[in-house]
Amino acid sequence: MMFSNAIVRKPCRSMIKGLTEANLGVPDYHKAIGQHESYVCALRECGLNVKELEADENFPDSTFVEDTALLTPHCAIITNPGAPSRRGEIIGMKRVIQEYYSDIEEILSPGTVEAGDIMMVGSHFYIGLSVRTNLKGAEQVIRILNKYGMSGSTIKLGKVLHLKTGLAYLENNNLLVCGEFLSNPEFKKFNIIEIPEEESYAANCIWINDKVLIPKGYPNTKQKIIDAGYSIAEVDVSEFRKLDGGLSCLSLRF
Ligand code: CIR
Repeated sequence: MMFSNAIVRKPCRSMIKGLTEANLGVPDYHKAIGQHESYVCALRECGLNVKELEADENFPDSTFVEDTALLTPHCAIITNPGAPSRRGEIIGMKRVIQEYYSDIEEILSPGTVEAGDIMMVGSHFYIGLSVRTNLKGAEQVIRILNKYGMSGSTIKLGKVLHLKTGLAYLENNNLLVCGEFLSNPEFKKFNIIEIPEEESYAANCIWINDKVLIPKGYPNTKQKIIDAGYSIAEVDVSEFRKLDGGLSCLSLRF
């Protein structure tokens, strides 16, 4: 499959109040703006039409748009973020998604879902059960996927924030795997590319039309992805890392 579009949202000044457990200090807003611009350039170089939404100061974590929707080839699903401070992000996002999709579904309370917990592998979607995504939410996602001829299954998370904090599917059966997911039998059928613990942040990469975007500063992971036959682009996202956000979190790709 190929992606044609991406949606991103510029970081806001209030990002310094974003949710985090990273303990890496407060992000530098100006640096984050520069890094976000480079990220958008990288998406464009992969051939995507990128829609850049204006910053929204009301929601410190609103640059992490990935969590607000699951965009599939057959329908869009607006999530219901488990983090109370992020719930309101979906209102603006729904309006934007209506420009692209006619079939739009919604996750309803008490179900909660953040799409950083959802990994697409062809027409199957792995859904992480996390602090942010609960079973009721995951069941709603699976029901909707089934309605459109797709499928889903759940994976219990232990330590990581989102499923894709520790996993990235690079198509061609190749899966980047780190930490708690290495021993998970669900992923045995993939060609596992193991990410060492000291580079765990780099397990969150994104495949876009045969190119892989990787975070800057993780030489071991970079070499493994090159060895697997991909061309890569490195993007520095240090300021987003301080908010527990990775490359995938910064865009919706469809
Ligand atoms: C949060 O805790 O919600 C944000 N600071 C980071 C969200 C990262 N998103 C993702 O992994 N998909």
